Amino acid sequence: MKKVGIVMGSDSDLPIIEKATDMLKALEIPYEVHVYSAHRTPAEAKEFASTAREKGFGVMIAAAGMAAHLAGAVAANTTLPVIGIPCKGPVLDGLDALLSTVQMPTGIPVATVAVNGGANAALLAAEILAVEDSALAAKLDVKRASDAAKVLEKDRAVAEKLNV
Ligand code: RP5
Repeated sequence: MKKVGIVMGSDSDLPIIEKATDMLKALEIPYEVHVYSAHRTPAEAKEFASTAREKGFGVMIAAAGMAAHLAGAVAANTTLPVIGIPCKGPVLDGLDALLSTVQMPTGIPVATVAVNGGANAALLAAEILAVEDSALAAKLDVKRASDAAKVLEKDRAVAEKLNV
């Protein structure tokens, strides 16, 4: 199976990335994680992105906060699909990172998930890999059914408590 390449702008983004790695682990998808910043270590970020395809990666996840240019910088250096996670910073509630990540110019797409959306980034990466992997697609179907069952259980509990 192709690997998921994961890069975060700072180790302070780790709690968000761990939501992604937990999900990938649960789905038994291989991944490799790095701390490379678009601003502080641009050469390393570029090298990771530009060599990713030949190293066996199939999709990239990039998480950053504040002036969050990392996902865009990764996308500029690979034609693998890139998923951007805007991370909430100390001011502006993540709106700064959301706009910096999502507002990419035509030609260099970044599939942007919600602010702090680490789990969905991993699920989207899994769905991309599952296009060519029916066993992984089956795992995603099982997870969807299990998630739906949990919601319906909550529905039953709320209905029992409140309905007259
Ligand atoms: C961004 O700046 C990082 O992705 C992080 O979200 C934010 C703050 O970084 P630190 O100052 O905590 O290293 O580049």
